[in-house]
Amino acid sequence: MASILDLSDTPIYTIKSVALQTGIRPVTLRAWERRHDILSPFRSDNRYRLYSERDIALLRWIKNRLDSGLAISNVANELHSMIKDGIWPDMIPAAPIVTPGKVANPPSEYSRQLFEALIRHDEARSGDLLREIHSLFDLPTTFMQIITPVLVEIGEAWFSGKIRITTEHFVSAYLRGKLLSLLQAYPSRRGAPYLMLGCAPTEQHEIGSLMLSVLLRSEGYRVEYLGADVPLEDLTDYASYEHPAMIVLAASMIEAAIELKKMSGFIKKVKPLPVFGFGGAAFRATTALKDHVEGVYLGDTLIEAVDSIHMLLPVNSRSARTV
Ligand code: B12
Repeated sequence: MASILDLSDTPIYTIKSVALQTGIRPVTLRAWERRHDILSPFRSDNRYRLYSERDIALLRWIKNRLDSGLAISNVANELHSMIKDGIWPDMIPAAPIVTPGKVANPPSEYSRQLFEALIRHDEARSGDLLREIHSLFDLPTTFMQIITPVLVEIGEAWFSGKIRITTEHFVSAYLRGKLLSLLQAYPSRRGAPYLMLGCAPTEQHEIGSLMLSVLLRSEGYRVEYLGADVPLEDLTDYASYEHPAMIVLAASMIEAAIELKKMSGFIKKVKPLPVFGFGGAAFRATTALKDHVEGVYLGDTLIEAVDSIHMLLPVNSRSARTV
């Protein structure tokens, strides 16, 4: 049998493509990477994971070991010691490819179709598209490559007068509703790090922090989503009873980002002191604003925010319990 080392290590495959080729779900791939140090995929400029032919072959080998009854921790140890000794596993032939009934379009095509359906106020078509998208793509791809571009396009169409304000309100209300249902579909876990997420005072743009809440719940965190325009004094008073490990607030508008300067005065009254994280479009547009807010800037994108939160508050799924 040929060795896995003979295969190309050029990073070209997205996590979704790897999932389709190996049958291992994206969430599992990310968990193995974090917990068992299995593969360190290359990160593209926009921080997406990219895998090589060799990575895919290694994953097939791992899956084969798991199918034979071994635990993932044992397989990871076995692989690490083999590679340390310069021994690469043999290639496992790929399972026969099941040809799907329909060839999937790239995320950009779904984004375009969803935009078209939404500006026609066509709920039935939008719902069908979202169901299809959910079955084909993982949450980060859906949020970053499909829903966010739809919203950016809506903003541009509204700004240039191509769509009416009513249509923009319809689209954001529709997507907000779908995201809230998705959030509620994930279990809230006791025993997992507890986060409160919402928007800075005066901030009405809540879809970014809602998507971040869904991503964090899907990764096993206990997340309470507080919505738009959260008053800091009341929030920190509530937090002093509930003891979250972290409070995360987002700001898209500069005025809202400036409001976050006041957070340092309020949060110090909360015992034990939670971590305060912040982010959002205002800090991307005016980077100097970050220096005026006392707390942890979580990154420019939702994926960076999830990664930062993992570093600050590692989640141990085994200690987490569904409520
Ligand atoms: C929907 C929408 C609204 C809705 C919001 C409804 C709701 N429930 O959320 C409503 C109607 C309320 C609204 C109001 C306004 N809006 Co508006 N709105 C939008 C629109 C179309 C989509 C916003 C959105 O959800 N984007 C999707 C998110 C995911 O994108 P994002 O914020 O860029 O997210 C990225 C990062 O910021 C980061 N991120 C996001 N959230 C978080 C959170 C954390 C913690 C971290 C770390 C990272 C992070 O991750 C993403 C990338 O991965 C945008 C267009 C656009 N370009 O976004 C305009 C837009 C933001 N709005 C705009 C304006 C001008 C307004 C109003 C002033 C209009 C008015 N005259 O009343 C008000 C202001 C209200 C307020 N004070 O907050 C402008 C802002 C321009 C600017 N920066 O000054 C935009 C860009 C439209 C435009 N093209 O001009 N809006």
